[in-house]
Amino acid sequence: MATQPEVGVSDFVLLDNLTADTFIENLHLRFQHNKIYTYIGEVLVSVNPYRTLDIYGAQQMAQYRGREMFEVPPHVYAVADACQRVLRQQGKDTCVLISGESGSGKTEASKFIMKYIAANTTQVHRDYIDRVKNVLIQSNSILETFGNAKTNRNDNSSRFGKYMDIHFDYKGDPVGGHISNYLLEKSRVVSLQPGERNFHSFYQLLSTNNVQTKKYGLASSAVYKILGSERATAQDSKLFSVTNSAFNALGFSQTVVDEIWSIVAGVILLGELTFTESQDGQLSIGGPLKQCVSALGVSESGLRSAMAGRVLAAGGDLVNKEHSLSDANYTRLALAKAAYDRLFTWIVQQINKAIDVPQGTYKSTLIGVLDIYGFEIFETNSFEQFCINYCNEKLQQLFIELVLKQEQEEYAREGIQWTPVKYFNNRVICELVDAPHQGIIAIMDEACLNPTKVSDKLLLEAMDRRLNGHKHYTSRQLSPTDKKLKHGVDFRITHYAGDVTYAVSGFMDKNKDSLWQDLKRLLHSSNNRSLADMWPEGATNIQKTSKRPPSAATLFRNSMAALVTGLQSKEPFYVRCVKPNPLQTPNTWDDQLVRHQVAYLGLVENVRVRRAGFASRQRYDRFLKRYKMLSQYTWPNFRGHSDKDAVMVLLRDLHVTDVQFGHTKLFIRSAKTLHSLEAARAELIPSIVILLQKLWRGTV
Ligand code: AD9
Ligand code: MG
Repeated sequence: MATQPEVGVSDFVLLDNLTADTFIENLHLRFQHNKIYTYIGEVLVSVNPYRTLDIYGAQQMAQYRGREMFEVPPHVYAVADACQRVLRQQGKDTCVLISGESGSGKTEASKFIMKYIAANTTQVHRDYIDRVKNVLIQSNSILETFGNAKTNRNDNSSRFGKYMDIHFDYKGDPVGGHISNYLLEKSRVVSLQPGERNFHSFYQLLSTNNVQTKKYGLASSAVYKILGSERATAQDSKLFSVTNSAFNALGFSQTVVDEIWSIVAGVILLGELTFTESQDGQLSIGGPLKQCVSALGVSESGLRSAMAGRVLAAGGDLVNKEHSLSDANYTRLALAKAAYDRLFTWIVQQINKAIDVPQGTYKSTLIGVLDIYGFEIFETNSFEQFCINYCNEKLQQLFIELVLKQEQEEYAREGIQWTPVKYFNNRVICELVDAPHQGIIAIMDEACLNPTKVSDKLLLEAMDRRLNGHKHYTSRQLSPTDKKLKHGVDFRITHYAGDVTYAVSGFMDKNKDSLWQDLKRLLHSSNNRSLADMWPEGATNIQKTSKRPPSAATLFRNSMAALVTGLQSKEPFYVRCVKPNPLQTPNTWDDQLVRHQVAYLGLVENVRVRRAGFASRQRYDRFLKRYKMLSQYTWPNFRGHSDKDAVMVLLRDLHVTDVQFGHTKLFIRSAKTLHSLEAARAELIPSIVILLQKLWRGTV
């Protein structure tokens, strides 16, 4: 395998003259030859081929088993194998951080990693391991059904963040796992961009035959508002079966599965309800009310009164506040979003119950796989993009810290001298968002806690006052001549990946994320046992629930902090995904689009950091195996003491001097040296192959 003709360079550290242009040229050249993977040291850069490549089969898996990354062509399997090797040989937890923009191939990469890990197990306890592997893989189908949707950027876009820990026993076999989900884009339930679809689950449910859908109060031929302009397809129908068999494989009972689909139907039907107001201000509800209450398992009077008004606790008294027409509509949509969002999280919890390793059963090690939404810059960016982009800042920060930390630790361990490289540290942007008292989240929370209603516009004014002069923040008010800030309600953050203008409208509401207590009680009262179970707080007495729950942004910040702490304790591997074109088609290369991603993923900087230290580091035994043919003193065998001695003799013979000898590894400073070693090796291989063939035939 290693002797296949190389296209461009398979590791960017080998590039002769490193610029953004040469980087992209190499990436493009390889892409044209279906070489979608290239390394930067141990970081894997992956370009979405938008076509099925024959590189993921059992045969390819076998080729990567137990091999060092540089010995075989770059592949996502090599990353998975390296993870598993660190885990098995050093007993260390590892993680794979997959980043890149929407449609760049993160979720596919995470699936290939899981597939490789699941296949690479020992033979003992096969049945049990097979069950765990099956469960881990099947859980993806369910998550995608409920958490993915077709967007303008990706037909199967993950609209939530996912972090999955896979637990291994002492032999290195998977014994269970745990999934954490982050911030589902629940606004999608009630509003869609033109050309986009709602979550796949809605279409899947409606793709079944009428007998099935009727059970949930739906008609498969009917047109429901929640679906936007799209309809269920034959593919949805196929996937509906896949989802149901995945539920089955994970041990969900048929009753629970029915209850889940019933909630989905209830959300669809909530989308159909309408309100009218009579002259005397009485609200009446139109649309499929009966089917809706039946799907949700709640009483008709309960739903009616939850829509018509809400009960407030004011100074120890309970006051009934009647809803206006717009309040009622707002409540209806809030209910639909909250019910779906909670359903998603609950499903994840149930999956976790099926795959959790019972505490104390094993002293297990972990491989974590993080597949999280990429950086988003849309025409209009809202609270969701604000959270998603903050998440990417945090991960970039982690990347910077870990890459530096890892390099430094390795040099210290090996007794090597080096000078640190300087590059942009995005900590300042993370702090702009999350600093206590000073950051945007703190300012938003303060505004949300204000007893008088603070509008989005007032929030923006508060941000302008407090953040005036910050290098990464501006707004229309602070930069009146800036043409990109079109509206008075725009503010802009200069992210590490570029400028993003956010429209502040909706921020207050989405951050408060409050749901009237009446709605929680209503859902808790459902005779759909699963739905009632999802809303335990609906059981609390209204007068005891005056304490405001943490805001959406604060919850998100806390979950990011916990995620980062968990990742910091693991040995990280990185997959940086690149999207070649916005059309989702093979063979098309959009230079501008790629250039932008290469810039914001900091890939060229990454190569620089890698090279500023040492372009390459390799264990002596591996280095010797690969290059010993280049010297008469080491070929076919060296008669000295150690591999380190042999490498010293070999390099002296070749007049290679820009290296340092660590305790267990050789550090090569310049990429050129590695390049010429590789070239010399490639030149010798054909004659060596002939020589070996002759030896085998006994003709020498
Ligand atoms: V998003 O942020 O969730 O919107 P991802 O996850 O980065 O996005 P995804 O993995 O879903 O992108 O890839 C998008 C599509 O590209 C997939 O549905 C496949 O059709 C296609 N794809 C991605 N990677 C590969 C691959 N290695 N081989 C073939 C691929 N097709
Ligand atoms: Mg995805």
